[in-house]
Amino acid sequence: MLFRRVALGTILASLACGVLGTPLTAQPAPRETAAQKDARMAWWRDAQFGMFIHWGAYSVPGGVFHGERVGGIGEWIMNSSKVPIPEYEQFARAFNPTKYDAEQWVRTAKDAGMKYIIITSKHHDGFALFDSKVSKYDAVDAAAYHKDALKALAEAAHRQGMKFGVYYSIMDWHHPDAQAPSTPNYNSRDFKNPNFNRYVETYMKPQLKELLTQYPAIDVLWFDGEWVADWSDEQGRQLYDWLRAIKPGLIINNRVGHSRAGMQGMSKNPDAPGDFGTPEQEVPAIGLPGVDWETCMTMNDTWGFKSFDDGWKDTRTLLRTMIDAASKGGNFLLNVGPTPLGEIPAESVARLREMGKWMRENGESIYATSASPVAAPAWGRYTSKPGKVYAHVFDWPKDHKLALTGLTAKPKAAYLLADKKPLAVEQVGEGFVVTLPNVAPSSIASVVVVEMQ
Ligand code: FHN
Repeated sequence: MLFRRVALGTILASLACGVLGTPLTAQPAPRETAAQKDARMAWWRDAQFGMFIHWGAYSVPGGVFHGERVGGIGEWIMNSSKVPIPEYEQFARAFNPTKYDAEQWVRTAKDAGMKYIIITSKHHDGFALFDSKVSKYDAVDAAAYHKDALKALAEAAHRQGMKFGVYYSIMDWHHPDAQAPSTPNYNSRDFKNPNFNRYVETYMKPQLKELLTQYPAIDVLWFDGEWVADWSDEQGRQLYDWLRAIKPGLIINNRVGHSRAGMQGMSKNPDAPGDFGTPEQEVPAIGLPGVDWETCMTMNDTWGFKSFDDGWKDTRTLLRTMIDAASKGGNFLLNVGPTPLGEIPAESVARLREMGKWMRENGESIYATSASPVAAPAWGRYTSKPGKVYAHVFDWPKDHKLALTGLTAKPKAAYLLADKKPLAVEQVGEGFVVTLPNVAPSSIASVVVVEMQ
């Protein structure tokens, strides 16, 4: 149990926090006007498409424990195999990504058309990818790597003009004050750790402050693991205000609170803290006007690297899911699970490259668009901008006649985004029909731009 020694700083901070359990309450963040919130969220809303990165000590076993393949998502191997902490710490010690090229990762995301990156600074296993002064359980002090893996990526993202954020797990299976008494059944929704507040005040908040003050490029905080019984919406609200007081322009997801309605991802409680909802592995059935949300999704069946997981989704599925999310006013955060050596799996790179090709030709129909003004047509999806509707045609009509289902206003003009050639639009009954060329520009989604009066 090498790394569980609590740093001296931590004891001092706990004394500073006065009676254990009474958190240092932050001054509530100044209530911002709707216009101020719009300004703060603008880049995020326009970005639409980001890269999620799950990487850490769990990447080392890659889903295999004692020679056995372990089911379930790779980053949960500590819980799935009930790995005793001293044994799991060996994975942290072995973390040494000699092939890690942060600039290359950012280029891969950029070439895919992604506008922001969110990486796991600390997942449920408690291992930090950054150099934390309140913990020895990180990539600098605990791992053979002995370098700050997060700093390299933050700086590369900054250099390449890519927005950057970090994932941080409130649940911590390694810290004695956060662990569930049911350890090694690490994941508990029922039990409470009597010292959880000390973990919050002397470990979690100091780490979050480190991230926001030592890594200037952090624009988003993506919380997770908020379902532990020790956490509440009230604590989430206080943490939200405390973080925004440190970094007013910060964007924070709704998992800072405690009332997320499962994988559907929205908060049950209307005044729950957080700036955007987080559906996971799914896209809401319909748009949610006025609500910011972001679907996160894996490319295969795991977030963290698994050496044998070949459940890869094809590029068509990934692109159409992104378009579906955009058509309902949501962002799409697509995950990669790098190897322990620090390489993004080839299957992920190939799909990202193909997505990038489509985004270079059709990005206008995604970035800075809003939800479709009408229900999804049978043949595809709509996204919109002032004066324009983008028809994303998944199924090219055999008769080359595209009925602009739901659009009642007479279009001014229509053309394919791929070649800008004008297309004939005629009124048929109440609706309008565009005559398409014989061949679809894309087998995944061909975009027809409809200019409205
Ligand atoms: O338990 C985590 C899981 O490991 C992964 O990080 C996903 C990503 O959104 N979130 C949790 C499951 O809801």
